[in-house]
Amino acid sequence: MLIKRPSDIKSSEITDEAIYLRRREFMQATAGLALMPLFGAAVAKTSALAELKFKKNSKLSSSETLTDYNSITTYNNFYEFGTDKSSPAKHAHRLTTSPWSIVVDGHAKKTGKFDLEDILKPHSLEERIYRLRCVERWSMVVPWVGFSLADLIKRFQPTSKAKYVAFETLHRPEEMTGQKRSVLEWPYVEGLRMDEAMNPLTILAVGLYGKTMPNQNGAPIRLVVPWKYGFKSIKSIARISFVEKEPPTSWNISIPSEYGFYSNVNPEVDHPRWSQKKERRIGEFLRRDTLMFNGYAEQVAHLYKGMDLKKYY
Ligand SMILES: Nc1nc2c(c(=O)[nH]1)N[C@H]1C(S)=C(S)[C@@H](COP(=O)(O)O)O[C@H]1N2
Ligand SMILES: [Mo]
Repeated sequence: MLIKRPSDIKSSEITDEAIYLRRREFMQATAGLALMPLFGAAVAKTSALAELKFKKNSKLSSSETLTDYNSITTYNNFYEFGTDKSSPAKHAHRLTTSPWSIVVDGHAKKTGKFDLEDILKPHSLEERIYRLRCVERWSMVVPWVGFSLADLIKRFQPTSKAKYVAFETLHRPEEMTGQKRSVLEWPYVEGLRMDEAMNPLTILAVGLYGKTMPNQNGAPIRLVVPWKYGFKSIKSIARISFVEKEPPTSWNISIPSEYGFYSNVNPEVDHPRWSQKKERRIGEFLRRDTLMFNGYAEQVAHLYKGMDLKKYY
């Protein structure tokens, strides 16, 4: 008998919670039997997630097979909840994501502290299927639900001094228990050059697979920059600042020789400790070639014209 492995079940089959749950049961039932996907049958502790209203943006979406929901929500990097991939799914439920506010400051006409609801109100949500390529050489295909960062930036009317946008994650060690250890400097910080932030591909995501963002994936709101290594896509954003100078970024502060400000996916520029030429798509066995700018060269290569990408890694 041919047993359908979880990783063979197409994402298009996952149409609603009922099917997802049945599939989860199937995964648990076959856990010892079938060749499990790399990340096993771990099931995330997620509270009831709300259905989101959104339109599909097929023009900006990848047509590749989606990574299954279970892998996306149980194999995470979110050091605020621990350094191994399974920790965020176990501990991120502690984070209070409502109420949530974001401080917007720096070189802009409109600044202040805003409730997340007020931040979200004017934006209609879109589903965008993007590849995410982690610097550690695994990749996923995720159906994000979010909106264009450019649309948000315009509302705050940055001045001509705003050359970069800096982002900061919440700092709340009582809930983000990983922040009690100094594995990174807290809060996690990231940044983009203004033209990168304004690129139509860059989004703020509030959900995935049609529902509110699971905490371990960066609830209630996180950045997604699909042509850059995963660590640029900062989670659980509590501050957005319009700044004149290149802002500090967590991984660059931590290990500057390995992680630069730009961190564009680039198979030609090796990480000092490993090649970036190949990647493993979660759920697949054979490795794939990593694509320049994670496959988004057509949309973003112009941003780096004339720049030495070995120097600006
Ligand atoms: N605040 C914060 N944001 C973060 C991280 C983190 O540790 N803290 N990890 C990054 C890394 S290394 C990756 S690969 C992606 C993973 O996103 P995902 O768990 O939704 O797949 O989140 C990024 N955003
Ligand atoms: Mo990553």
